[in-house]
Amino acid sequence: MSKIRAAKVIVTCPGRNFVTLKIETEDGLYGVGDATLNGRELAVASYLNDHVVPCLIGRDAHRIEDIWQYLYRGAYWRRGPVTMSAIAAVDMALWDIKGKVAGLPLYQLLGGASRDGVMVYCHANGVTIEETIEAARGYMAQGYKAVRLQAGVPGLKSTYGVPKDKKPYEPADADIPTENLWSTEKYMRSLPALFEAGRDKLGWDVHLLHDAHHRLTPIEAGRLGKDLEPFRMFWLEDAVPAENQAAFRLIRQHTTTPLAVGEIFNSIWDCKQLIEEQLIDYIRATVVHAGGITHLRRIAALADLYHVRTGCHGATDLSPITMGAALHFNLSIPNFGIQEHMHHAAVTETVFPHAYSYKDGYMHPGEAPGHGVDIDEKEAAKYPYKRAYLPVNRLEDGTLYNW
Ligand code: KDG
Ligand code: MG
Repeated sequence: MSKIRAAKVIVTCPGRNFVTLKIETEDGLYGVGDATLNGRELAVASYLNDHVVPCLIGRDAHRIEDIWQYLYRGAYWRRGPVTMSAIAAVDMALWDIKGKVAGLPLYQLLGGASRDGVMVYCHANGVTIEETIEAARGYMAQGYKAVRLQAGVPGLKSTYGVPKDKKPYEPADADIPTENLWSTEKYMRSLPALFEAGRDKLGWDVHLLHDAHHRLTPIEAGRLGKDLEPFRMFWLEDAVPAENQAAFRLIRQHTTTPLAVGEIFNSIWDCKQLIEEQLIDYIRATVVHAGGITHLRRIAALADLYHVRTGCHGATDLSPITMGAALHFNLSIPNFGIQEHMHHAAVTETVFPHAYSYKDGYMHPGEAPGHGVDIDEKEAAKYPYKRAYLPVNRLEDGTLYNW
């Protein structure tokens, strides 16, 4: 028994907003969990402060599964990104505490290492194809075995994944959502040339990925997948919005390009049909938005039965705490595929010291007890919350579309 004495929510903006839950026990230990939901941060902070923290005090921090069920079933209102991110933060913090009590890195509690390192992919971005290929070359020189290629679309002023003014890419860039223009036709015409150049200039030994960011219809996705087949991609991500899981059947009928989806999923119910019907190859749900390590392990176990591997979301809006927790999860499960690695700003790293590291295309969570990521509260206090939204897309006739 290790009673929860206190829990507090820390909101900080070192380069971008993050929400962190810190749980303390009566025996003087603490654990931290990430609760960041990009553009809706304060909703999760309130859910935790107003509705979760009061129910945690006095509970046994070791009863991780019971607390998970208590917060999920006990709320009566199940699922949703706000609820599941809040539950995830509690779950991560409790696993962190358990690891510290055991004196073991979290992956050891999850069954031990199934591999020596976690293969990661990074983001090669550019306004032009040439810039993107140049960026990919730079990452390959650092040892990356897998690179995501995103380039500007001729005729569109800005698009997802492409930085402005050569600054590091951060989409939550305004205090009221920026409005972008979107044209599926222009995008579909431009993409094969990017991957042709990719194979031509980067060779065949590197894994190439791409994120369509939910902007196609199933039949468009089928055609794009077919057009990209000659380039043997590692995956085509988020080809269509996935609320309608059955819609993926249509994409599968038309292409053998591997499909990845799930960064916005928050429960096993969002991907049950996609997995059971083998409509996808990679499930991208991750620790913070999909209910923590406890729930993500359930998703991975289901996926394992159907040859679906994991590819956890790892953009900069997921804090280093999620990265640390995800690396322990990735190292331990049998059906790991790949992990996204988008570099955090240096100032973010000063607020979240961590034990994980990168070497030669692989990351490792390190051997610190727990998940190995901490928050420096003094540093965090220097960076107050700043409202920031993701952009929206409109079609050329002004219709609001998917971003
Ligand atoms: O908050 C939204 C971002 O996390 C998302 O746009 C990043 O699609 C993304 C990715 O694959 O990293
Ligand atoms: Mg994505």
